Amino acid sequence: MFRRAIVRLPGANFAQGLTTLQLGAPDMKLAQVQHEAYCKTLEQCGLVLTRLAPDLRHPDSTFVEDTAVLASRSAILTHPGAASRRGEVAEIREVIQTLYEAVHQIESPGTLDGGDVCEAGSHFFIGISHRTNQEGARQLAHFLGADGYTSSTVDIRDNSSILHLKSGIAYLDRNNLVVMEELAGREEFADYNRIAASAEESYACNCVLVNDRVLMPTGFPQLESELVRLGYIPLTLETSEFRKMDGGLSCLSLRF
Ligand code: CIR
Repeated sequence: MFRRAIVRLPGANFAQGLTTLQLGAPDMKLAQVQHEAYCKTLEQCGLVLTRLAPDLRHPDSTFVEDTAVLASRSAILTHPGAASRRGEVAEIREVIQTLYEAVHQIESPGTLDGGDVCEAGSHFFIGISHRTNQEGARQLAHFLGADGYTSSTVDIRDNSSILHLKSGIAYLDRNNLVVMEELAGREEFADYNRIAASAEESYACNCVLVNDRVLMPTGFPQLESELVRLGYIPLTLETSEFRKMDGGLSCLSLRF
């Protein structure tokens, strides 16, 4: 069960953040509306939110998930792969230190983005991407191991359509793993019940189980009905403005 989440409101310069997509500039007003709806939905799922003020020095800072990995007994602050995002970590440290006694830090030359870290019960998949390197994954595996978790890496550097591992997979529960078609045949996931999303529904792989609901983006009917068939209750949310900046639902919060 998640009880709490940390979110950061998008700032007025959100459109100046990083993106690999050519979907046009995000509409700030709409981004704020979508963010508020996201926060309300987390609250409906029973979470108490810590809402951080916009951080105008870091246009990507609404994607808080990339700055920390929250395990049961410890928190690991990341060292983001993109230089423009590294300053976000000092900001989140202040909040995390009030919540966790054991706080670790990924150090250079290791790089790690939280979006590359997928918790699947007592196991963590760590994506090796253009943001997260082997050394960052090694340091994270060490901290997670001390906390009683196993972990393994998944190299996604050749999967050009995804920024992070969790852009392409989401672990739900009961061994169910939502996975984009391109990654569905990977041996790393062979032991899971794979719920493969078709190529046109790939973006919806970034969904999140929050207590008894699955938050997913609107507009992906095949995956939505498959989740219903499996007994889940999907809640759909508009994410168009975050998608323009390479973001999805999971990146907008740190849940614990
Ligand atoms: C970035 O490129 O870092 C941001 N514009 C998007 C980060 C999305 N985060 C995530 O998928 N965990």
